[in-house]
Amino acid sequence: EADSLAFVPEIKPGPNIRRVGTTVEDFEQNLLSNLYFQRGTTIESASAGDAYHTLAVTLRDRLVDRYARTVAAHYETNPRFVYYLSAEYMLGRQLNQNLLYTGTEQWTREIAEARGLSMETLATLDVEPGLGNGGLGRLAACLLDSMATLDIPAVGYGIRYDYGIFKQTFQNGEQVERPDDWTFYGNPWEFAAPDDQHVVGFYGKTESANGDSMAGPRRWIPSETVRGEPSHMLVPGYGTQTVNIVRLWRARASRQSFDLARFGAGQYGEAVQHIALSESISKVLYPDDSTELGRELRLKQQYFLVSCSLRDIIRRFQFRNRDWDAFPDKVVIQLNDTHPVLAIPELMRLLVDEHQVDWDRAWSITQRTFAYTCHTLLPEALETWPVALMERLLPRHMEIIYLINHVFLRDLDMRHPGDLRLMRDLSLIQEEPERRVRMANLAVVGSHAVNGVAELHSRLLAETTLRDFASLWPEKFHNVTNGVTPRRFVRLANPRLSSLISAHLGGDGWLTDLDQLAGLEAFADDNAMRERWRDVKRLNKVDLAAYAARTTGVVLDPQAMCDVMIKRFHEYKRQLLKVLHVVTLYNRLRDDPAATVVPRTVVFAGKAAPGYRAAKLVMKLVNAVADTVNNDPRVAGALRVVFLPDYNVTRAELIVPSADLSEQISLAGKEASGTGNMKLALNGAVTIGTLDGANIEIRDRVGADNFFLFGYNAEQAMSARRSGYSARSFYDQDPELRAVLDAISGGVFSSGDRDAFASVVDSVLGWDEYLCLGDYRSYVDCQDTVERAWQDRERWTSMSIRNTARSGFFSSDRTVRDYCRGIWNVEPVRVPEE
Ligand code: C3B
Repeated sequence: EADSLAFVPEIKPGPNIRRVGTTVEDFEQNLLSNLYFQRGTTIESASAGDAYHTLAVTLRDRLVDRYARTVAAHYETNPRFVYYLSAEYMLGRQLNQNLLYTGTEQWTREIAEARGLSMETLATLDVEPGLGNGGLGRLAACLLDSMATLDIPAVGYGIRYDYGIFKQTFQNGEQVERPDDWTFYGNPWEFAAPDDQHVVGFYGKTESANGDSMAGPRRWIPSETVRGEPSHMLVPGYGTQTVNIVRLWRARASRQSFDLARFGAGQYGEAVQHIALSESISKVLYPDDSTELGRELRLKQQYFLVSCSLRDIIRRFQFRNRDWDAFPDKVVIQLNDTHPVLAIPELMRLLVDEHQVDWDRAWSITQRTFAYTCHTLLPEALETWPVALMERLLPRHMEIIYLINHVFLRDLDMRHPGDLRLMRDLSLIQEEPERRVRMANLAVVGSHAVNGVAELHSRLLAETTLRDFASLWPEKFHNVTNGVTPRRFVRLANPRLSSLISAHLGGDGWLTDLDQLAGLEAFADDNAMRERWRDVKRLNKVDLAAYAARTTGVVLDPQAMCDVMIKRFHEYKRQLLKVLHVVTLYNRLRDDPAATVVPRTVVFAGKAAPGYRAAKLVMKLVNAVADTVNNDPRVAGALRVVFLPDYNVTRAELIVPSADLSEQISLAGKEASGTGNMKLALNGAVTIGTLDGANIEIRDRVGADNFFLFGYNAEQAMSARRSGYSARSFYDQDPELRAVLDAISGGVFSSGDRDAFASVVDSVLGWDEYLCLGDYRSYVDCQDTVERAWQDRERWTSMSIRNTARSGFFSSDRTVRDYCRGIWNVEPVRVPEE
């Protein structure tokens, strides 16, 4: 039904596209007019909510103006577009970003304050869309920001979940998950586009359309359909006119779904049952992080995203183009991990079945169109789906996957005749213990480029996880090291540091050319600069302390070293190793209250997947240790531990600027890249870390003298495991470690309850999958080195300045340039001012 709707044409160039004025008077007029016409109220009776909403739409108007010019420029140029497909986006709050990007920060402040409204109040009304879990979702948002900033024509596609990542609270130290109804008061930043709906099918059967070959066109007759309704949010570039969009799909039942008769009969639940079922597809973000999850609804979500987005991409292509062979010249689709990989068979289906392109030509178009980013090394995180489920839910796609596999394995057999081991490992179908489709294999076979997200990760992918593919097609494999946007994570998160940097670099050019931070190097040993640098840190810590006191009641000392571990809870990230260190410090202080130690505040934040029991128990242990430590007068003044609940982008923006020490302590070979490590280094935190993910590249750049290294490297970790690693031997040989584990299992942090954390202790004393005990001594000794370094205040500050000065490489602008050159082959399109 929706397919018959005429699509609203793209905005085309025309006279007078500019519609907003350029003066503060214009701006104030726009605000008053929006308050009156959009909100239906007057300045005398406006609430804070009215003010927030009005400001938001007024900023949005300014971006629309740029967006219209962007679309017009794109229409004229007909460039190659980047389409970023991602199941997750963690966009962060929009208000302060859009104030900065439209250059209206100062005006707004003046206008608001003249009316007794604080900017801080307005900011708290701005709700963060938490449509992601962790690093992968935030990376997607950073790349969108950088693409717009670099004038790259791009659209991000995703799902508009009704409920984003759960809100985290604690009860008895345990994580409690509450729904995140993020649009409860509406979302002023988005535009609904109900005219651009697509119908998405599921289940049903296939039949021949002409002839009987699976490779020829076939007809899929789905037995269930839902509609995908898009809305988009604007993605402005910084310091440029380009405004791109992120288009998010929401599932809607068809119009006939409401059962009026049943409703009339008083069966209210049954009357809306069909609607509820259809709309469940975009109801909630799956809050699992990097472990595979075998749920039918999740697969439906993935196909829903892919199907709507591809139809939209084809529609956009057809505005200016006719010839299918030109498709890869106009379209590159970047697959953010395996979640959107069904796009590969879906494009084949659309080309072959709906647009009568023959199989070989369609396959060549498909391969040239797609590129795939892998974000993990953990084998359990590589998605596979049961063949039986796929056959039922997506029968035509399963036929297409079989055929892709058939051709692929035939070619493989020609290159490596009779190599059954290779065929079995590379096949798109896993046979044992159950037949499943391997999404990563499908992604590699169907793409022209595959990349990891840090040098080590890309190397290990090619040597281990995707080794046989890498020897088959070495030219397909790339590295693109992740990055973060300095606009959000330095300028917006840390205005004090930003002013200081701009004052020393003679302007804010560094915000779009982060290598300019190298200019700070000249001030690293300058006493006046170091003094001011410390002032910034201290004031940021005062802000953090105020927040911590307000939300948790824990009082922090802004003079203490601020030691932060902020990231998802996962065993491989080793929050447990950090706890072992905290308990070590606690034991030392209890044994000798007179010991001179460096006062430290340890800040934890992060969520765990709701079903991830081991991670949740570590989280409970963190809270238990925090409670005990903070209530023990013997250690007051020396050690504080705080767990800030509900970590999200907004909280990161608060914590990152106050960090002195950045904990990046995953077992080497497990963390694909990390991006928190980059945000922290850019804000002058010094890293204590393993040689894992992008830590290696951070250390290479900031210099070994300005980085605290410990632990196994990836090779040593693998060989320790192979040569009969014994966690128990570390316990037996190290009295300090023994005391730590004995304290935990002895009930010191659980009011004498010896069972509370027994399984944590048993699991590290037993198999210790992530070698926590093997790295313990090296870690604790390294922390002692950190304390000695901290005591030399001037030297520490120089280290901190050098971390910032040398981290320009970690801008997501550089990441996007790498994608543009190495993988996308796209050119910027400048959008004129008028
Ligand atoms: C993460 C990885 O765990 C990080 O190392 C990496 O920096 C980011 O992706 C971005 O590349 N990741 C995630 O957040 N979710 C997954 N499912 C897989 C990886």
